Amino acid sequence: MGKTGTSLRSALHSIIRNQTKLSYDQVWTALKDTDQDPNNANNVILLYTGRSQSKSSNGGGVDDWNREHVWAKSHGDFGTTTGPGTDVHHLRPTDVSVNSTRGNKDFDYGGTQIAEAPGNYTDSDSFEPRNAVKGDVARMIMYMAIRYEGTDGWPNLEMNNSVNNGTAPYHGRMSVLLQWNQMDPPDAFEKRRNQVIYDRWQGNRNPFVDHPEWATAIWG
Ligand SMILES: [Ca+2]
Ligand SMILES: [Ca+2]
Ligand SMILES: [Ca+2]
Repeated sequence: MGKTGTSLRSALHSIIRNQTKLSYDQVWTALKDTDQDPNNANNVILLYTGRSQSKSSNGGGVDDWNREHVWAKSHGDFGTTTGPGTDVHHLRPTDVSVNSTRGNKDFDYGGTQIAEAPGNYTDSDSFEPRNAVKGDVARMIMYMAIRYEGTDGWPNLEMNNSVNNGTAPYHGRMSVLLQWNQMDPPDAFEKRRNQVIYDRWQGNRNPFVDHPEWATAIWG
């Protein structure tokens, strides 16, 4: 409390860095808990489509759900071994074919609406999630930037203002993500998710879900 800029960044990093680390297989079980439909305990809510779908319909079919890396795992090339690739603060259930449409694109406005996921748009170099999850996406990216500082064998992940980051450990577009954080504040679902990850899975929190205003205190 009372810090800004690099001193806030470094304080938050110290608090969140020693989480319990999951295997990629454990992520399936964790997501069934963290993303449970509040109105149907048999289902999860899929991030981009908003669809409520059976927890047991995970898999590889085009309308199954799978594990979306919101911070695209190719950005820093960290894969799915235990580490950033299994950190459920940025992993969400998504429709398999919509996940594939998102691919490893950076986030930005614009493009053509995705028929299966109304309100989500994509073009050749970026993906725009629906309004209800724009802030969720932004805060997941911000968490990754602060949790991973290059101090524990993983790349130093950072936001930037590009949309063609490829395999560099960067994710864009920062100016847009900062806007989305303000447009879509944390709701009950996102706050519960943060608490469940803290209580039952990783023992650490996404500080930007607790304090969205810390985004501007760090990145302006
Ligand atoms: Ca589909
Ligand atoms: Ca939201
Ligand atoms: Ca970082």
